[in-house]
Parts: sequence; C-alpha cells; structure tokens
Amino acid sequence: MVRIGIIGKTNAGKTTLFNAITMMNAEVSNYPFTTKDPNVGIGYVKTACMCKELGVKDSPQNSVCVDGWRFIPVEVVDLPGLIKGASEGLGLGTRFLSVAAQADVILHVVDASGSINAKGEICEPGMGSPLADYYDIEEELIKWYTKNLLENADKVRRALQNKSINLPSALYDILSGIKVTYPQIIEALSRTKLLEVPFEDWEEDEFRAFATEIRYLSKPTLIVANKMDRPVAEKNLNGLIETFGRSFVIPVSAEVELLLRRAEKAGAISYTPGDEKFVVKDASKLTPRQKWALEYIQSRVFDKWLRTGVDLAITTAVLKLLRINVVYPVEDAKKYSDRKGNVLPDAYLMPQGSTPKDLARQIHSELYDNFLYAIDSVSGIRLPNDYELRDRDVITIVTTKKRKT
Ligand SMILES: Nc1nc2c(ncn2[C@@H]2O[C@H](COP(=O)(O)OP(=O)(O)O)[C@@H](O)[C@H]2O)c(=O)[nH]1
Ligand SMILES: [Mg+2]
Repeated sequence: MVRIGIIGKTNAGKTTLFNAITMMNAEVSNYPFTTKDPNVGIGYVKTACMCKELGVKDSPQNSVCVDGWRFIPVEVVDLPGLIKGASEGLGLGTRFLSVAAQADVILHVVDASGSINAKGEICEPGMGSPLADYYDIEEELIKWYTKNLLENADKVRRALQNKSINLPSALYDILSGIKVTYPQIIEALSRTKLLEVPFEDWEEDEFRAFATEIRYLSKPTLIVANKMDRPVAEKNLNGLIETFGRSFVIPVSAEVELLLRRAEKAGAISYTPGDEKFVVKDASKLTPRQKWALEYIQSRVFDKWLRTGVDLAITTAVLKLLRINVVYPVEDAKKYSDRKGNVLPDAYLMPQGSTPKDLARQIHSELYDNFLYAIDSVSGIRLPNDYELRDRDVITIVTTKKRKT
C-alpha cells in the first residue's frame, strides 16, 4: 500500500492534518489493518469512480464510493519530533527519520501564516518564516541520509572488493531497505557525476551530494502551506510558490478540514472531502458559535481558496508526484464484477509503466503464476502483455485455470 509520511516543524499542523486525513465517515470496513501505533492511519485518495462513466451501480470492496467518487485507502504516518538536530538524535530524531525513510511520498507541512518561530514555538503571526522552516527540516533529512551512507561505507567497500559487484549494486544493497530503487541510484550517480570518482576517494562532500539526490529522487515531496485561513498566509504562500513552483505547493487549511469532517459526522452539514462547498442542514439548529465558525470557514477558506486543500494535497502527492493510475480489475468482463457479482469491487493504485501482469501480481500470486493475458473490459479487446495500464482501465485477467477460492 502507498505510504504517505507527514513531516514538518513542531506546531506547523502535522497532527491536525493527520487527524483530518484519517477521519472519514464511510470507511473501508474489512480492511486488514492492525497497527496499534497511534501515528499510523488510513487516508483516502479520491478519484472519479468508473461507475459513473459505465452507468453501473457498484459495490466496492477494497475502497469506498460516495456519490460517484471512489476513495482508495493509503497509509498515512504522522512524524512528530523533527526538530533541528534530529539527525544527531535530538527529540527522538533518528527514530522518526527512519520512519520517514519508509514513506513513498512526503507531505512537508509548513505554517504559511508564519505563527511559529525557528524553534517551532507559537509566535506573532507573520514573524515566522515557512521557507526557513522548510530548509531546517530538509537539512535534517539530508544529514540523516548522509550519516546513514557514511555508516555503511565499509559495507560498500567490502562488496566492491568482491569484484563481481559494481557500485550501483553495492549501493542498492544498503539503500533498498529505505525504498530507494536501482534506477534512482543510477540517476543520482549520474547527476552528481560520481560514477567517475572511485568510491574509495569519496569524502563527506561526495556522500552528501549523493545523499541529497537520493533524498529527492526517492521521496517526492509536496509542500503543504498550512493555516491558509489566516490573513497573513497569502504572502508566504506566494514566496513558497516562487521558490518551488505551483505544482509543488498546495494551500491548505488542515484545521478547517478537521472541523468540517467533524461537523459532517455530527450531522450538521453535508460535506465530502475535497468538495468546493459544504451545505448546512438546518441553520436554525446551529449555536451562535457554530454559526460564526461556519461563516469564518466560508469567507476565509472557500471564498478565497475554493477548498481546504487537504484532499488535493493527498491526490496530488499520490497520483501526480508518484505517477500512479487507478485500475479496476474485474473477473466478469461483461458485468464488470467479481464472481460474487460485486460490480467494480476493487480499485488498485498502479505506478505508471505497470503492465497487466504487474496488476495480477498485486491481486494474487496464483493469478500471477497462471497469467495468460488481459482484456480491456470496456472495449472487450485483448491487450498485449507489454501494455502499459492507463488511468481508469477496467481489466479482466485471463488465466490457465480457474481460481479455487
Ligand atoms: N488557523 C489554523 N490553525 C491551525 C491549522 N492547522 C493547525 N493549526 C493549529 O496549529 C497548532 C499546532 O497544530 P498541531 O497539529 O498540533 O501541530 P504539529 O506539532 O505539527 O503536530 C494547533 O494549535 C492547531 O490548532 C489551520 O489550518 N489553521
Ligand atoms: Mg504533532
């Protein structure tokens, strides 16, 4: 399952964002998820469900469909304790950094309203610098990666002495555990021109340069410019966009999303995460305080930024940064159902470049072992085995024998 790591300075709003993301009324019920770690939860990627396009009534199993929107579960981890000096072990730093390294994609939360100082303490709005906060945390991450590599340098040297292995493979052996792929290692070596430097001549600068590339290549990162409901946030948002580009900065109000999800759960409003509006069910039942809060949310967030941005951040991180497509496997190509008659039961998140056989592997090892070919269920056309799955494909896998269970 795709794993999103939330990082950022103390008081930037990580836990608020985590709580908002992981709170949903319609949850996948039979989800095999048993962690007791309070910092790990389930969030959802929202995409337009194929039930609309195909005009069918679906019965989702591994995901949820709300008003034609398919919500697909992803794992979310809140990483507290990231402060300056974390890579040296301050504030449980190294433990949390190693958890961050297990993420596929990172949401880096900054306080766009500038209400936290360099230490992450609450201060006068506008006094703090989200840009400086971003770099402080990034520095800890890069230091951690560098340290990790330096600590394993002997292992790499020993592997290289055994002549059958080359540098990329030796590096892969120590980095694969923190979700770094072989092509990413090749790319990092090429960007830093370090293939031309014998490994025994690498000094701290070389390790750091390589670690920096590895950090960005292996953990694509989206900046969550949080607390956008506050007036001073706009200026900082513009600064972040100028520095990192519009595609990598999402204006967010995590606290507002959390309030809306709670109000929806309590039955006071109708609101689906990601919506560009919310509807008050019965205005006469609101207390003056609730009325004030909803007016604040309307004017400070929806009128100005269209949405809270929480759902957009997840969707952008998973679908755009990780280049993932949503694919619906079905056993009955005509009814778009599984053998029990559940229509469009499952939605799988497949990285770009995946083939039907990759999909089979994700579903069941038996399906993979007995794989013959796949059919595009919508057109009925048999697909070549090197076909690259596209977003919203509905796929039927044909095997040499019928599955037993
Ligand atoms: N105005 C506003 N305050 C927020 C928002 N998100 C979080 N906060 C506040 O920022 C403070 C720190 O939030 P928290 O989630 O505990 O930060 P963490 O230390 O990064 O986990 C709390 O007082 C939150 O209520 C937001 O979107 N808008
Ligand atoms: Mg927290």
